[in-house]
Formats: sequence, structure tokens, C-alpha cells
Amino acid sequence: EASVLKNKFRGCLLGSLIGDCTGAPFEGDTISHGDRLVIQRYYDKLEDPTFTAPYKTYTDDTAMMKSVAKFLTDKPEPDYKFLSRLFVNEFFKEPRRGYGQNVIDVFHKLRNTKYENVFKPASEQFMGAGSYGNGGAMRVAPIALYFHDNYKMMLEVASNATKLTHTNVLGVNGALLQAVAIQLAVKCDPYAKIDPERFCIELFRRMRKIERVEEDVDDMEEEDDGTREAYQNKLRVVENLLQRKHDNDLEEEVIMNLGNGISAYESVPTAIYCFLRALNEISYIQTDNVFRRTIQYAVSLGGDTDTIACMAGAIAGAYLGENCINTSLAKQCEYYKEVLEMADNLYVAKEGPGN
Ligand code: F2R
Ligand code: MG
Ligand code: MG
Ligand code: MG
Repeated sequence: EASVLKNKFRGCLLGSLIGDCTGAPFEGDTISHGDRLVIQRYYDKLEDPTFTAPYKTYTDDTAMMKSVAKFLTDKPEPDYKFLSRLFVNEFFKEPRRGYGQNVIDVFHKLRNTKYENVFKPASEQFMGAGSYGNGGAMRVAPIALYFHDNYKMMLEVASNATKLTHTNVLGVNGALLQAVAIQLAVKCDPYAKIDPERFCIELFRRMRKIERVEEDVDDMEEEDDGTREAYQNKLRVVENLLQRKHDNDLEEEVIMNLGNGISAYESVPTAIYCFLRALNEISYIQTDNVFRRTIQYAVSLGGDTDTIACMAGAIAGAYLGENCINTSLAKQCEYYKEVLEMADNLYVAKEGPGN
């Protein structure tokens, strides 16, 4: 139904924003057991309608997502030169949003070469290896929404949009996994319960196909440096951890085996796990709201908190829709109203006016 889908577009982009804004103050932190209570109180306050404070500011995650949404709504066909200009202009307008150390070099090169070949600067990163940072995945949500009914196009556009900054196969496939997870969540009935293990197995099935493409290309080279089935292996770990939901203190294992780092490989599967784990109760998180539980759990893992909460929030929001997100919490975030407008514009660009 139209209104359900519109609500999911809003929920997804809002979920991404809230994860970024509320996770950002903890980025890089190691979270102790005692800190979990601090984080519980932090979200209690943010959900309290009488609580007033300066809004939580967004970071590079949302800054780049804005450009991706504009790229989809402002042009009828994907124009990657346009998208790269949007990224660069946004960066030079507000450079202090906590961008990755190396992606900044790409922005300078793009501008200095006058966007001559927009895929070249990224391909030269890390001595030609390309970035495997989570920057492609953190901004992919609008693409997953816009192409929710066109899987092939979703993968193609997500891949190209990522390659403007990240060309390492782990960076690209991480963004594809995040897009696939959002698209699956969009398809889920928000009033029906998701079976976490089945959701995970479906993701595994899709990543098997996606990671096979690389295998064909690399057929000549025999060496396997562990990147070939990287995300399939991570999803096996996710599934195993989900089966052990009654074990206490899985968190150390989650951080050790899935990761909480800045690379796509150590954060996208983690974000997916956060969403699936938070579908059920978590002993040290007091809330009945699945969306809040998802981002609070993501932040409680420490590390790249803004980005893992942003990605987990996008998936949870795509499943549940805007009306399952606490309004007081949303209103604490910078750019809250604009993100809802962005979601509506994306929805109209996709489904046509009058929907
Ligand atoms: N950068 C941060 N947070 C840490 C610093 C905060 C900042 N100083 C502040 O608060 O002001 N957060 C943001 O960056 C992440 C997304 O990064 P992105 O866009 O992927 O950038 P980049 O530079 O391409 O990659 C990030 C780092 O990953 C390592 N790396 C990537 N590819 C590598 C390769 N092939 N070989 C070796 N290392 C590689 C490098 O250390 C990169 O700098 C998000 O967390 C966002 O919130
Ligand atoms: Mg950030
Ligand atoms: Mg970045
Ligand atoms: Mg981050």
C-alpha cells in the first residue's frame, strides 16, 4: 500500500539520520559495562518530550547521504559526474563533519582534475588498492529505497555510486550488502515479525551471487586473500551469534568476530546483526521500541558508533516505518525536517506525484 511505502522511505532516512546524530558523540569510544547505563539514560532523555538541549549534529554519513538523495531526485538518469560534484561541493562547504582521512584526498583530486574522469581518483587510493572504508555503505540508503523494486539497477547504481570514493571490492560489496539489507527490510511487513535467522540466510544467498561475480573476474589469479567470500563468512558469524541470543555477554565476541571498525568489512555485517538482534529483547536495554533498541545496541558496541548506528537505523527504519520512531528522539537531531522532506521527494520521484 502507498502510505506504508511512503512511511518506510521516511523511516529509513530518518533512522539513518538518528543513528548518525546520536551515535556521533561516542565515535571511537570503548564502551564498558558501566557506560551502558550512561547510554541507556542518554536515550531515555532524548525520548523525553520535555528534555531540551542543543540538537545533535550530523556527520559525514548524513552529509554524503544528502548528495545521494539529490542525485536520484534531480535527474531522470544516474549521472555520476553530478553525484561526484555534489559530494565535493558538500565537503568544501562544510569540511568539518568528521570525514574519513583519505576520502578527502579524493575530493581534492576530483576538483583539481575538473571531474574529467570521476572514477579515477578513487581508484588511485591506497596505492591502487582502493578504499575499503564504510563510506559507501553509510550513504547507500536512498539508492536501496529508490530501486526497491529493481534489484539489478539497485546493485548497479549502488556499485557505481560507491566507486566514486571506494573501489576496493570490500568497500563496494559492503555497500551492496547494506543496500540489499535495506531493500529486504522494505519488503517486510511492518506488522509481522521478522525471523532473524531467515533474514540472515536470505542475505547470505544474495551475497553468494554478488561475491561470485568477483570470482569470475579474478579467475586467472589463484591466490585467495580471504576477501573472496568475506561477507558470506561474516554472515555465517551473524547467524551463529543470533542462534546464541540467550547467552550472556556476547558483546565481546560480537566486537571480536564481527568488528566495530571503520572498514565496511568490520561494520556492515555488525550493523545487520544489531538490527536482527534488537528484534528481540536485550537484557541491559530498557525499551519496548525496536528502533530505539537497534541504535542503542549499536552505540553500546563502541567503535564506529555513528556509522554502525546509522546503517542499523536505516534498516530498522525501512522495516518499521516513520511511525515507529519516537518523535521526540527524532526532533533532537539536526536536519530532522529536511530529511523527512528528502524522503518524500525521493518517494515522489520514484512513485510519481499523487502517491
Ligand atoms: N573518519 C571518521 N571517524 C574518525 C575520525 C573522526 C574525525 N577525526 C572527527 O571526528 O573529526 N568517520 C567517518 O569516516 C568513516 C567513513 O570513512 P570513509 O568515507 O570510508 O573514508 P576513507 O578515508 O576512504 O576510509 C576510512 C579509513 O579506512 C582505512 N582504509 C580504507 N581503505 C584502506 C586500505 N585499502 N588500506 C588501508 N587502510 C584503509 C583508512 O584508515 C581510512 O582513513 C565513517 O566512520 C565516518 O563516520
Ligand atoms: Mg561520521
Ligand atoms: Mg567519509
Ligand atoms: Mg563513523
